[in-house]
Amino acid sequence: MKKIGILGGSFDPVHSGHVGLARDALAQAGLDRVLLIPARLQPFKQDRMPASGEDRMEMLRLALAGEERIEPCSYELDQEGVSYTYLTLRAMQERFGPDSRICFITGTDSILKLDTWMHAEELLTTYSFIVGSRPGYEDEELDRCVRRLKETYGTEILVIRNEQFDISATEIRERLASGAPAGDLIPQAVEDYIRSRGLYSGRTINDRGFAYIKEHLKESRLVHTCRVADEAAALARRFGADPAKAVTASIFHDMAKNLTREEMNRQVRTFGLDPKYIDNPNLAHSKIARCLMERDFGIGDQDILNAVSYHTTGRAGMSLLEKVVFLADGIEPGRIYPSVDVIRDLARTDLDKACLCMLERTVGYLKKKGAFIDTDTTDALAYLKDKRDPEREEKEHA
Ligand code: DGI
Ligand code: FE
Ligand code: FE
Repeated sequence: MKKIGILGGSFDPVHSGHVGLARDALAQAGLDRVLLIPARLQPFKQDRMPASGEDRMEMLRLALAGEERIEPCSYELDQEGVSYTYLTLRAMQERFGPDSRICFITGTDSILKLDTWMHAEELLTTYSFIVGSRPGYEDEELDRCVRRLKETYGTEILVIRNEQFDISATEIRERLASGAPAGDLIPQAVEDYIRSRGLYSGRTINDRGFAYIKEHLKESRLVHTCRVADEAAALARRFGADPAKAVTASIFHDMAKNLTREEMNRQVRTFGLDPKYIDNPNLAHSKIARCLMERDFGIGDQDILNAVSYHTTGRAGMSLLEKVVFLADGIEPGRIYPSVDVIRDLARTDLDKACLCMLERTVGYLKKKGAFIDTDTTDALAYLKDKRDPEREEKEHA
């Protein structure tokens, strides 16, 4: 019977820990081959753009060039959509045939959580497991887990000693971004490839957002955006929100503002947004911005995304960050309208009151114009009004 080791991961980038674990598994578990299978990553779940599948495969090829019986496999990248381990292992069993034993190689953290994976029971009853564990790390917990899985499912689990598996890819990316050499954390050929391709070059999400709006916005809109960012950072510090998130949300908030009406309508359809945003650029630009941030910038932080998505209307239950961006947009120093100074005054001490005042003004203005008022706008107004009453009572009774 052939024994095939499967090591999955994002490999973004592959590092010495992965290679070391593959080698250790090959030797200590008597495997015939080990396949490293990079996952298709979901950029919207990350706060940065992952390297492309091709780049991650190429890095694996370079890292494994000198290895015998250890090779990359693009199976998951070749599938449509995101893969699940149980489907990948089924496919590998199929590929290598019933005479092969599929051994899933994993770290301590993953095996401890394996119960929660899709089709965990199938995984645990069908395949063998090889756990690379760093001595001293969660030893007892791992022991207990292995015994329990063996008793419950009859799973064959081999624990092997491996020092390096938990090298942090984040740390590697940060080192590379700062220009520092990665040392022996990644193979030299991989490091050379990363540099030649400009991967992990450390352009922050703000830099990338800024480059985008510089290209896509009129100058006056760009200036407005920068003022919103400054104002939002100040409000965030004042009211205890995260200034860095406030700045990121501000940079992106009007990124779709200068699209033509036709382009906006097309984007509303492309992203499957509510048809009420058709022919309503004032409302559509915020919703489109959120979608672009997720799809094209890999921004997954829901608070940042919501701050952008609701910067025009607000909404019931809006978060601290959402209020900060909403208010900053309305009171940045370039804004001129009758009640703006009243709102700026309120913004010095009372975030909710300032937001409420701004909403009241907007609704009044929209009503006068006879414009369509989004339910999010009226809900936000009602929410902030309601919220004020008990607060006032509390203060009066104090
Ligand atoms: O993008 P900005 O110009 O910086 O400002 P914004 O996104 O806050 O607002 C854009 C416009 O949208 C502004 O004139 C007010 C308007 N607006 C706010 N709430 C609603 C709305 N327009 C409609 N039709 N319905 C709303 O509920
Ligand atoms: Fe806007
Ligand atoms: Fe704006």
